[in-house]
Amino acid sequence: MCTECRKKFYITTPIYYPSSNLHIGHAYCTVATDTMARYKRLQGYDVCFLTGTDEHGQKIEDKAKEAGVTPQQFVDNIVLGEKGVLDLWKLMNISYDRFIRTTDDYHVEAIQKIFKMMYDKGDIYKGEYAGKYCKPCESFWTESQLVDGKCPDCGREVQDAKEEAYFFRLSKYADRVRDLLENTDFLEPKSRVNEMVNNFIKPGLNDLCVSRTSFTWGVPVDFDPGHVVYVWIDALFNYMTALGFQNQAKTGLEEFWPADVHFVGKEIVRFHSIIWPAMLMSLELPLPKKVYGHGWLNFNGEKMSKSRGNVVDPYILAERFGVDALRFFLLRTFPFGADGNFTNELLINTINIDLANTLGNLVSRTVAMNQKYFAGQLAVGGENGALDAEVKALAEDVIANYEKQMDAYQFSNALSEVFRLLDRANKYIDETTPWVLAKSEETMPRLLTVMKNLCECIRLAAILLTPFMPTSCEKILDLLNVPADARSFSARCYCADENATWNTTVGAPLFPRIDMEKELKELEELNKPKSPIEIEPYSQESVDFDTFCKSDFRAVKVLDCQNVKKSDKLLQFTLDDGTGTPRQILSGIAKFYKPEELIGKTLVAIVNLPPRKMMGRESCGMLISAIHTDNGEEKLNLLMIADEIPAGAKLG
Ligand code: ME8
Repeated sequence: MCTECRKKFYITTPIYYPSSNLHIGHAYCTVATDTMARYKRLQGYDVCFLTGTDEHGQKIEDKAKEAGVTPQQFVDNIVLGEKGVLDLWKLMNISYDRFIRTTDDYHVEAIQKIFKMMYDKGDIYKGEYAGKYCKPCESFWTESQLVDGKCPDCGREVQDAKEEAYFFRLSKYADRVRDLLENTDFLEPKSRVNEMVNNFIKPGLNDLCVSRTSFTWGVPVDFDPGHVVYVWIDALFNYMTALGFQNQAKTGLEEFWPADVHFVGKEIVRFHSIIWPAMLMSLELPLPKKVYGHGWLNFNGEKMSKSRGNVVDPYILAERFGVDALRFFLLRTFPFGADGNFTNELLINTINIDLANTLGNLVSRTVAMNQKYFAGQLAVGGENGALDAEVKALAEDVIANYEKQMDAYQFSNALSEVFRLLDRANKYIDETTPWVLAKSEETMPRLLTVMKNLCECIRLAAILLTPFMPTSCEKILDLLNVPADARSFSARCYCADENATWNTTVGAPLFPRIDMEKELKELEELNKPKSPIEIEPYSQESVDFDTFCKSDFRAVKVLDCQNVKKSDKLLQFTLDDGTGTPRQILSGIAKFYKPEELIGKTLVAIVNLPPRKMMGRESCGMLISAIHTDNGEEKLNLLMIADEIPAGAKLG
């Protein structure tokens, strides 16, 4: 079907603040969104999956200052740098279609136009703001909204703040927003509706302060210099600017807006279900069809977050358990709308029980038996038995329920359905006892059908699990040599009849069992606070000044540097020491540097030591380096000085 005729599905994650290391809690929402996007693609939808980064605001400005870089350099590094946002999404196999950065020019220009449109409409007006400001959340609060005098979102201290500011007439839209929340399915799960109405709408919606003058890192209000647009206005409209709203750089607004669903964490439901629809109402734009507020991944009962120092590193987990196992765990274990407590035991248990025992074993037993009894080739023929119809009926029921649950964003329930099928298939092996059927020629046709039914159950389960574990499911379907057209979602009907044929291959175990005790110990070791940096003990012996002054320290430039043959320690340096005659120094630092990375560097050498022979070569002096021990590991840094210091310059 051509793309234009296909049904559209637009799904988004929140855009992430690039101010902190991303952790498994961030990956949670993105993995859920990715799984839904993949599911919809399998169903034949033309999907647009948007994610991105929310890069403006005082917090970023402050952090950049602390780091001694510009805000743009700061965000670039976190978004594009090593183990940055893009790296993490690559690691987690996130199949986003678009990635927006709120510092992108097209977005900035669009936000300026949007702000002006609401101003021209009279929904944004100028006033003065006096209130309480929570810096980490970038939120203003009234006294009555504070909880125990602290920010109601994050529980941190707030500060007094007063400034001339623009306001959005949120109060004007209170009734319409309340109606939207109470009388439609706009916000889910339903429990979040009560929270919003009781905590925010019933006490009375105040107009919202939507500009700041106390910092500059934001979208400037172009008709009033000094003001920058409130970061949440800038952020929320990303969902539309990424499709070309108020800009020429992007397209897709007509096809994809209104969004089918915004997945967001529960603490930002307020912004998405009250402020966002109110602004869209102001601009008379269609509202997104749904906001789904998921729960938090907690660690020891507290929200995992950088500031609380309890983050779990997705890189470590993915490396040890595999990305698919991690993706699966996140959605299998915690119901999407509720909070979940992350523990390593839970992760390992889920992998062992569901993936190694149930799924992995079913696949390996089935392909091994196919190999043993039929050399991997299941030909036309067979003989139906009493249990087959029951297995088939269950498979069909599972498929229907799975879709119902996926369409309601109930990932863990959808997975329970798939595991109902896998458990049934494992039980079917125990009931049909293929090893007994294999003993007699007469029961071989029955064995053929049993094996076909097992292959079919695995094929169906692998299709249904593909959105969750794309790489592993492809491997499973490869082991069964399932042709491309039988891997698609439209091929999800049960078909293990007489005419079916299979050709299966034995492969390495997909999900090896994890030794819980050993693994927990190793993880604990990895997470142990690092032992402090050790420095060499200070010398108790003093040196008299004149003796010290005899040491001749000079700046030297590395002309050449090579490994010394048969030595894994020594590097041989040819140095320009300013005399015109190259100086040779040998240094036992090969473990710490590659020769090529030192060529051209300006180093410090003591040059009046008597020459020494090392591995038969003469060394005329010593290079100065700094040595310490970090977490039991010896570290060495050659002293490097500014390149404008000429070769031979005396140091003293
Ligand atoms: O809120 N468990 O960005 P953010 C589950 N820029 N979800 C978690 C989590 C955890 N432990 N920690 C964070 C912002 N999240 C804004 C969004 S959208 C227009 C602007 C989720 O980086 C959190 O709930 O602080 C939120 O949905 C998302 O990560 C981004 O959080």
